[in-house]
Amino acid sequence: MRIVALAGGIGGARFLRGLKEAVAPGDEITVIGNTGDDIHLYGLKVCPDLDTVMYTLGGGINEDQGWGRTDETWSIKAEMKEYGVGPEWFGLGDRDFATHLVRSQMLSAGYSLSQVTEALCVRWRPGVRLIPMSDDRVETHVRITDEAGPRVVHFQEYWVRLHAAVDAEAIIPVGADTAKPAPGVLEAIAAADVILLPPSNPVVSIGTILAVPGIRQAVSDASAPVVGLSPIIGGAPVRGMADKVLAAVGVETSAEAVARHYGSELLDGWLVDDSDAAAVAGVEAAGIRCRAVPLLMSDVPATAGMARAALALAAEVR
Ligand code: GDP
Ligand code: FO1
Ligand code: CA
Repeated sequence: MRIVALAGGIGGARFLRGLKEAVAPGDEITVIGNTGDDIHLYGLKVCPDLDTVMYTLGGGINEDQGWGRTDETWSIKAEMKEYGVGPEWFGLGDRDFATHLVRSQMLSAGYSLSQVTEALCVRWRPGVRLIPMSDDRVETHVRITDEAGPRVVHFQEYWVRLHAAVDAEAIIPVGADTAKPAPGVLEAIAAADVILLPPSNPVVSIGTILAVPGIRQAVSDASAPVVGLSPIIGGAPVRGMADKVLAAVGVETSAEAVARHYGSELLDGWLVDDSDAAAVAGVEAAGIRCRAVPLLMSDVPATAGMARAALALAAEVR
């Protein structure tokens, strides 16, 4: 079976770890990763969501944080601080820096981001084929209004420095409108037997991937069933600040509203948490098959159970 998943960072990566446990030997998983969170710092290209997937599946992630490397040290950050060079609010550790150095060196030599990602995965062996959504630069920006007045900040500044404490007025995936899907993305979607939307952020992770021209259409047109898992449980994100970015696109923070936001043109099936069983009827009324199952990724076996439920729902709607 060929499984394609669109993935953000922590939510996507943790789901994929369960999915790997749930599939049969010989099944192939292709992951289309969000690159809208990417940031250029010190002349280096940092790809948080790709790295989170790569480190999580490859055993190098800092489990408590959910991002960055295990057993990290911070000498470079301390040295930068001595030079007075920021941003101080963004934590790049020494081990993580090596990834950004290799990536940036290869990009300067003329390799594409998808080629570089493949090369980095030779070390990490994530057990999936990881492809960035696009080789072209896409950068999510967020419009806010604070003491400084109306302005636009990089998504990382909104998320990490401002902790999404001010309202997001608009989410702008800069460059998405002219970006091309990376080689293999549309082909993988067209050839898939199942397409999964993990419980990733519907706006700044999956929404950004779908904003690359051609990808949303390819997913809608695919012969494979498309099944998603709600990142919202009991009217709140399980982790992070998805409510802030959902509000920016006019979507209520609920499992049903997120399903309706994706819509029946895209989704064939949707899983909500057991505690949101009351939402099932509303999702089905929108033309999307819906089931309530436990959706907390408390450990890998529980997450594998979620993946099995998603694959079972896909088989049902096929
Ligand atoms: P990010 O790029 O690191 O923000 O990660 P993703 O976009 O892939 O996933 C973020 C989403 O994962 C958040 O909106 C969370 O609500 C969701 N999430 C995190 N842990 C869980 C969980 O255990 N269960 C469910 N259903 N969603 C989760
Ligand atoms: N998240 C933080 O909350 N603080 C950080 O300093 C931080 C640094 C960082 C460095 C590399 C990387 O790959 C991820 C990093 N993250 C950090 C996570 C990241 O900002 C976000 O969680 C995602 O981009 C949201 O999807
Ligand atoms: Ca992300």
